[in-house]
Amino acid sequence: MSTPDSTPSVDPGTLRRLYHGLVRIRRAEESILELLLKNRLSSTMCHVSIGQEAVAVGVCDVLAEQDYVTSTHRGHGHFLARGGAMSALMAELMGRQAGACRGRGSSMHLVDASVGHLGSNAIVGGHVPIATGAALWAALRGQPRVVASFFGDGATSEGIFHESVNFAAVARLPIVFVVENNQWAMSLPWSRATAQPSIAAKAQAYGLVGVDVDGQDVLAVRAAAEQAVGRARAGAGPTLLGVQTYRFLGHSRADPSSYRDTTEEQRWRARDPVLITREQLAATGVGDDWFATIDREVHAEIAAAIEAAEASPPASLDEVFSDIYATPLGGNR
Ligand SMILES: Cc1ncc(C[n+]2csc(CCOP(=O)(O)OP(=O)(O)O)c2C)c(N)n1
Ligand SMILES: [Mg+2]
Repeated sequence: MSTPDSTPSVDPGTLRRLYHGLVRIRRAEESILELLLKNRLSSTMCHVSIGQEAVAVGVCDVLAEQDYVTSTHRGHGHFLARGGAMSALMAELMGRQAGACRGRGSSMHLVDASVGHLGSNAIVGGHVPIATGAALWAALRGQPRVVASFFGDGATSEGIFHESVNFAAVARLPIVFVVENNQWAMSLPWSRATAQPSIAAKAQAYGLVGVDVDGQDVLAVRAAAEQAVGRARAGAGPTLLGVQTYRFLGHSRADPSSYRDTTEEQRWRARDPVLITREQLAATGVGDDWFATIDREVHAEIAAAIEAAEASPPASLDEVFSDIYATPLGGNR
């Protein structure tokens, strides 16, 4: 078990890339919330990861092209960080055929196998065994693929989490279990969900490497993920990565988080991953002009994605059963 205690340094290009990734997710989700309020999404089910962006960005930055990720109901950030297109995300949420799942999946069902994104899942913990199976498949075929499975603190209370982690440890699978610990599972605080708050300590019981890391510092997340992915790729087995973060908003749009203490919220908001990374960049001499350029580029990318989504036809009833059964039903039955 280990807990990194100092922020690692990276080259300036990497830090700029990470900042860009964080801003892309933050602004995309702010736009998604606006679209939701204007009733322009196909579903009202929508969970944003505002405050948690450094987890997706830090982990995905160290994955290789052939690697896989699985994701959760709070998965827009994982989708973008893994290389899913902004246009495919927006069109999916707006229920259009240009969407990642041709408009049939919406916010909680984002998939793009072409970029190694095996899918997000509305069942808490539901994709953890899917990720474990993908890692087993890669290992059996001797392929140098690593799987990163993102899931929340709530998923660690599900039986399938224990089965998956235990099996991965026994079989020394090339997988990184990323516990995106945003301190709350709906209204249940982490302190009432477990008597052992350290994910790294839990890992000891399964006999795999465990690391607790500051999820608001993208460099710390990236460094921990780099080591974990390196171990997995070298055949040294899985890692349980406990990433401490916080959702700045409610569980979903309908949740005002009245169960949370505002001083707790303020304490975490003071550790905004976007601002922390901006300060790290400013300390290296990056000026306001560069930040303004990034803002403009991201704004233009999102605006173009929404416009393209609107130009795309709505999801088709004819496709309700396609991509579901190995042997197609042959029509809309
Ligand atoms: C198996 C299952 N149980 C309950 C739910 C209802 N549910 C949706 S999200 C959620 C909380 C999940 O918390 P966590 O795993 O910490 O993820 P977070 O929402 O905090 O990102 C619950 C209980 C569900 N979708 N699936
Ligand atoms: Mg949670």
